[in-house]
Amino acid sequence: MCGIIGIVGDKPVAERLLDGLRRLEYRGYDSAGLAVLDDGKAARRRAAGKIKALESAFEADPVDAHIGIAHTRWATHGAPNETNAHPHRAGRVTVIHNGIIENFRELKDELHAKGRTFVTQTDSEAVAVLVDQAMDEGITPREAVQGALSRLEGAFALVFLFDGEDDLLIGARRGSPLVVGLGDGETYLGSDAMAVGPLTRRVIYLKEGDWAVATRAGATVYDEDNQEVTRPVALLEANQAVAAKGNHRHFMEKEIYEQPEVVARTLSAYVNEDLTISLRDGLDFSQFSRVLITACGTASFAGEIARYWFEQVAKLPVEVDIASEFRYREPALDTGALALFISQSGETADTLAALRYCKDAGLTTAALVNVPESSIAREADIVLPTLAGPEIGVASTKAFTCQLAALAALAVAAGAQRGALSKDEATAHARSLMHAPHLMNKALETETDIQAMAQELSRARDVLYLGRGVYFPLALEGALKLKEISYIHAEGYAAGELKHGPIALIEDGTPVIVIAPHDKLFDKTASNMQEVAARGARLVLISDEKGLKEAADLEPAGIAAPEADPLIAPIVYAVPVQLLAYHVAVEKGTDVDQPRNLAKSVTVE
Ligand code: HGA
Repeated sequence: MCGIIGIVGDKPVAERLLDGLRRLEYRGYDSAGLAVLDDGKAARRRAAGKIKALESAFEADPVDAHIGIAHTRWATHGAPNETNAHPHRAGRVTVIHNGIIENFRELKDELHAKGRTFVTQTDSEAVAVLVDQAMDEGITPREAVQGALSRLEGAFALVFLFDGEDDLLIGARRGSPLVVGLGDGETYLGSDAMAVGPLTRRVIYLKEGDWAVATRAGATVYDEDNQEVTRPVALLEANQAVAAKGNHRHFMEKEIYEQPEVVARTLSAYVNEDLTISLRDGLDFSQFSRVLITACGTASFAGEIARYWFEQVAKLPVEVDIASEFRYREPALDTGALALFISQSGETADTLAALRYCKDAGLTTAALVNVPESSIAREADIVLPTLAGPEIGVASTKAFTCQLAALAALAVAAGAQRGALSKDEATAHARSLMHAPHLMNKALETETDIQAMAQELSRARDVLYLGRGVYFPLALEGALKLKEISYIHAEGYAAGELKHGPIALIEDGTPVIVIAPHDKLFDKTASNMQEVAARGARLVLISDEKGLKEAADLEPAGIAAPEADPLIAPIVYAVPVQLLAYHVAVEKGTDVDQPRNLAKSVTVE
């Protein structure tokens, strides 16, 4: 969601701030803005829409300095227009904010009573006014921020710039991440490592409740009790610093193609050379009566697929929950359960809240995350990595298949630990897991056929996705992917559920995408294909050669995925499912990497 970058340095910052915002575009946003100190006074340039609009505003009225802050906004409070775009300014204080200030109405009322006025509909403006009001009462910027932080409820990452202070930025975080970058005679603040990556490789990941005073000489960090603390300085990997599309048209396409490599990398974190599986932090599934998986969006579908694996391979009961429901449902929890949270960014607000709920209830918590320094990783008892690398396309692809690969490895390890699998069976499963990247490579070869059918599909108003077993959650993921990037209405259903309602949607030519390898459930799904074909559906069948041959009489548009062992087949089949959504979106000409209204990591609830 919102992106943040701030620079206090010894060289002009405006171009570098704009560059930083471009790197943060992937997070999703609907307006952007920057402020620099011009003759000791903050000068702002802001625009609704894409960064290009901000660039135009900036070019029409250029301004520069050695200190400044910039922001991409994904609106939560107030329309995404120029007035509501950050930075917000009150008196001498200029601020950018990621998150939601939950008590903003109360703060505004209080500040109104003191004669202060507001010009935006945002919650964030209250922070600027609160700090400026405190400074009016005769205290320093640092004291004013410290006091204001104790008044704020909700989630935030904040960066403040002050009129007349050309060697001072103050950053603070609670609930939303913020990093400090340490440069040579310069210091940076950013919402993630991507923001500061090309400027420096030395970063401090601020901890929950920390705030930091940044000057050209470096940063002083304070914890939530306002005690000065020393936080470790991490060295960014070179590939964390830059993200480029290479020869691909979109990051999404590049990330789909990276999957064989990153899935192999992720598997290597779990599967040893002798095909045994090692789990981190002493994770032992024989100690747990069940697994509670909690996640949002695509990650929750990875969890749904894993449910089949854990139950079938490890005979371990699993419940899967959507984090936003789980956290407020007051679920009755069994302390013998392992609570497993899945999140690409590790910052998903609802998933983090669900983790805290489980921790408070005394459960052991594990986090499957792509960002090891993230809040969810830091707060969980056990951290299980996916090694997908930075995912820039808003619609998740490689993070999803890496989650699946890791979850499959966990299920096999659980099967071995719980005695549900013999040593030989566990080894055979591990061997087929290691074969998944090769088959994913083969699955990429479906692209030409998929491209050929994309034009027709792009004209559809509604699309149904059907699957049974693990292919049911994969159908849900396929429908989500299509909705996200092509804006075509799509629904995923369990094929057996069709007759209980959704079959009423079928009209002449309605595309029905069936995901069904030739496995033990194929015949059942084939009957469902007959049912929709008889009602005029346009069938697209993603299957292997055998499945396509058997369904030939229905004349589906066929997508031939490679034959795969049932354990890994959903990982392999994810590839054509993603390619289909991708090519339909390209055909429609939508903004594939940054679809409207969507944000990459959902850091607000
Ligand atoms: N609440 C602020 C910031 C929104 C945000 O963090 N989005 O990710 C606003 O609406 O401007």
